[in-house]
Amino acid sequence: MHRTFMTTTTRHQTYLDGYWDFVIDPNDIGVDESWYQSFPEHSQQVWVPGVWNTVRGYMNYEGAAWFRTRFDTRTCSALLVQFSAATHLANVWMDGELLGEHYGSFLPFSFLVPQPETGSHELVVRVDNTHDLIGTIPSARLDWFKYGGIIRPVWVEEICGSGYISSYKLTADVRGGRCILQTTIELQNLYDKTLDSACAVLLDGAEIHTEPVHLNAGDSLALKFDSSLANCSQWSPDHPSLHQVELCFAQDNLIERVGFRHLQIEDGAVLLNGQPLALRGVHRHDDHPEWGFAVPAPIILSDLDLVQDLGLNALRTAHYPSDQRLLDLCDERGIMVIEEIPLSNFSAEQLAIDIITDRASAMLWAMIQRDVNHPSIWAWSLLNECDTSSAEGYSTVECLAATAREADSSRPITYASRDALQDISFDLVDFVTVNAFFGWYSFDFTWPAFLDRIRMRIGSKPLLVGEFGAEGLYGCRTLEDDVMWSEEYQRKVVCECADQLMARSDLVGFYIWQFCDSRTDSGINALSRPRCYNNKGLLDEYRRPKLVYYALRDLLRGICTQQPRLL
Ligand code: ADA
Repeated sequence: MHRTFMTTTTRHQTYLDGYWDFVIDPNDIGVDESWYQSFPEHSQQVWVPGVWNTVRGYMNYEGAAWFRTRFDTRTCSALLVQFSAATHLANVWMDGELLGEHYGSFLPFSFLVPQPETGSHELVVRVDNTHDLIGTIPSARLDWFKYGGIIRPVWVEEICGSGYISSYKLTADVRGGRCILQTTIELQNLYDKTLDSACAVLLDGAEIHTEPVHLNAGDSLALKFDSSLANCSQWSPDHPSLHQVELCFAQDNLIERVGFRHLQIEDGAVLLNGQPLALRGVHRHDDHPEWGFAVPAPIILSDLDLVQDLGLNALRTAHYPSDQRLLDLCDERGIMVIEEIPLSNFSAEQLAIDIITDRASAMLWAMIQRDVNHPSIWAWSLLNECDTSSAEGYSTVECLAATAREADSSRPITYASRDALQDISFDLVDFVTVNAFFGWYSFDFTWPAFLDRIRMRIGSKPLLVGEFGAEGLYGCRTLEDDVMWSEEYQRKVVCECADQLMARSDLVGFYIWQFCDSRTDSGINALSRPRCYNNKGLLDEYRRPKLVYYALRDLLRGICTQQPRLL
């Protein structure tokens, strides 16, 4: 399953999780040699969803690789071949015919095959995870690992009627005490004759909207309407009440969940249902030593158990759109999420390249289309730690802010700044997010003074601390707490910073860097990243808690640990 709930009762879904044939293509000859028609015999098997960089022989492989599987279909009017994500360029063939191409590591894509033959089919996918410094997002300069593979579920859906729902967007809001559901839905006639049917929307099983639809042969239609609802429970972190929405058209249906809540900015605060947010959050990479980006559903679940055990109430999906099942679970648990696209650490020169802005804008649009329905997402982040002190950075933020606002006007937007005292782009976003690593990259604990200086620059704009933390190597224990890389030192830094930040009343909250240790490249960062890991996790990569875990948990829960004051 690609979500935590059933997404249709009319389409027959076949998930293609399993062993696929796999072969790397370091010289990129596969297309010329038509591997999509005759797959190489010297292939081996790998598990999909997965990454090849956890398979012996391919730990550091970057380039093209090919995957093949087979599946059966029954008689149907159309087939949708659905991918949740592949890193980062994918070319897809079915039965030797090209279905299409998709660029972008962490977002879904699909292909419609009208009236497929009944019986067995072959699916071949070429995935290329080559990163560079001029055109790819993410770029080659990264503090996370460039895993390659088909990283999230793949499935096929048989559509059996004469029309289908090709896309939808649901915005659930609360206005004037009433819950408002705004539906945008696109309908498609699959046949070469006129289609007369109805489009209906059901909320928790009760019809809230219906209208007749007339489509000429092969035509499509977009509808947009608001439904105003009385007596609906609202969504909040304490009461994460979700409602099921069923969209129906011409024997096709799709199921989604929404939560009604209202976000607004007032007097320097971000208000959710009229209450100021006080976020205590953490970043989490989709990463595991055995699975890379393809973290399996049970581990996603237990990660969130740990986040909540810590007493945290918020998550930042560093630095890319996360697995949708994680977002579903956050909706269910009331964990407040900030989501961003993988435009991280780009210099002014890189931001000036047209393809970067075009690709970033397309990714932002696609991320919002995918995730706009999640009540747990309270803000969109346009980028992370790019050079937003430059004119090029300013133009990029301007362009991305326009894209985000057009895609969704119901949530505030921000970006994470690494250089808040020089940044020139804050006026373009709704609230300011600053990252700083006092106690790690600089050795003075000056959060209060630093925040005061930022406050002078941004006036009453809401302010969020986007990142802070320190490295602690799991098992590296010392007698004193001033030895860098030790668990004791990490505990001291993280707890002292959290303490200072919790004492501020003018913050939307903070996100600690990071939930667990995550793999990094053996290239650029290797010398500052022992084991080729970013070791700032509160837990190590196998989710074993470090000393900081327990101390932070006590701090967040207001438990006095009898420890001497650390600083
Ligand atoms: C930055 C960046 C993170 C991570 C962190 C660190 O803030 O956004 O991805 O690299 O620094 O550990 O230095």
